[in-house]
Amino acid sequence: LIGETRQIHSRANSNQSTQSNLLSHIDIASHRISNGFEGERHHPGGPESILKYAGKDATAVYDPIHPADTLDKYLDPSKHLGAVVMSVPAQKIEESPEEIERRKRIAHKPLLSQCYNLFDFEAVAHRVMTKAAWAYFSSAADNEITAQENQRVFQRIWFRPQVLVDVEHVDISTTMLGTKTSIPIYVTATALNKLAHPEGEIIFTRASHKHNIIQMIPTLSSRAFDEIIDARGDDQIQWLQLYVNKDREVTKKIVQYAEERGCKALCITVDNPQVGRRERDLRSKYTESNGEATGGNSPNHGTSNLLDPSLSWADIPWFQSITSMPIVLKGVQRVEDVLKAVEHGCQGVILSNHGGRQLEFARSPIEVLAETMPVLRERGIEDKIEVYVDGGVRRGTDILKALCLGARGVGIGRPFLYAMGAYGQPGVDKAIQLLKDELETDMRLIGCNKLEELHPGLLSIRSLFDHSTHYQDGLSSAVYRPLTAVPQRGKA
Ligand code: PPY
Repeated sequence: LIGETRQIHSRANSNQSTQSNLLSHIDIASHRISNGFEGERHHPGGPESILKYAGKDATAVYDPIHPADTLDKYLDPSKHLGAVVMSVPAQKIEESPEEIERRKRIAHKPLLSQCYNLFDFEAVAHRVMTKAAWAYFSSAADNEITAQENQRVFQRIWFRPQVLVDVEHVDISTTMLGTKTSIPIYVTATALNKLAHPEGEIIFTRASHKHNIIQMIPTLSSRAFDEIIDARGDDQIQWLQLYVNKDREVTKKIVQYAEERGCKALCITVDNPQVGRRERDLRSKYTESNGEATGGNSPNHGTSNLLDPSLSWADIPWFQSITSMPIVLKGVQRVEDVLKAVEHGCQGVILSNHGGRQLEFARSPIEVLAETMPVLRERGIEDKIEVYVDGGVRRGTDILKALCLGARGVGIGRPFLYAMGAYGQPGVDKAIQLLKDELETDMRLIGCNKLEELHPGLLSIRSLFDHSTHYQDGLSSAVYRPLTAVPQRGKA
């Protein structure tokens, strides 16, 4: 069946689960790097997630989540058994009624010029993305309370602006880990960007370059790492987000190769010893045949090398021994761990709950930030480490609040994915521009010219730690879709 590698999966039609495909890619990759391809035995989705495509065209599920070089790079030539016959008629995914409806929605989507804020992109993305892509990107753990809290927390912080300050010339540029950025935001790592747009991660590379902001490259990119690096513009800064592979030789190769290719920071994800339960995503993949078998987003837990639940503080010196990139821990959720990061000589932490996709009822990064910075200041170590936040940022005022609390910068993930899914690169470009415009306006209105002038005294955070508020957020709840009912048997 397998011959010319591009043809292996070259014609497909299926609604296969995104994550098990994703995991297959990564795990196959890691095993090939370390000790050769070992077949479906190590497929994190179990052998069935490969075998269910035996003899079928898997293009439509394979392409959006795999870098183009995956098979050439990772599938042992001994497994290339022959050429695929391309004349076999296949049902094209475009022909499904769902796809026809989606194409109509795309044809009638609003113009980019009609988008005035990041929520607009989300509303359009929901209408034009495939069901699988929307489910994967938008879903979060359990009841999605933490995911909502990430946005909601900003409503519990109010401003105390100062007036009669000359704010004619506002400058929102700064440095992050020592390199310049035009605005203290970065494109954070999100997996499988090709699900949002065929060009995937490269769109973020180009848009980041255009705006002089940093891109964090995901371990689980859907474009080849080299493609993302090669798309980098002059003087552009890229950081690497790392999932620590159980096979540390694999991890070492990934890290050292990234450094060799010019990545300027190593952001180690520390909040994912196991994938959280993202039920909206699971539901979207439900079929009669897989219903019984589907236990969570982390199929084949234990045999996959992708995530290492044994990762611990004891590993940090090892990372420091294999790279001279600054080390940033991504997914820190309490001040005690920020202090440990300082003790371990890390250059940065990203306060994050993984967009609400991991531990449900993890607090918002903004709340953790407000808990953290006074402790760092009290101990006089606030300059020893850069503190970042990600999750829930949608507005210039959100960024401003984080900066006032002491964040060095903020990461933005889903909103840029939505902008990309809705309008491609021009969408991402406009989303970044909107945030720049908003932040500049907000700086003027709060009475500050430079980011160094921001401080907690410009905020009222009296109710920040109070989780019992019941604000109705019309704008974000308008784009939030309630879960659908459990499908009836036979109607899935
Ligand atoms: C996420 O979906 O939040 C990720 O970080 C990607 C991922 C997906 C499945 C396993 C590990 C990481």
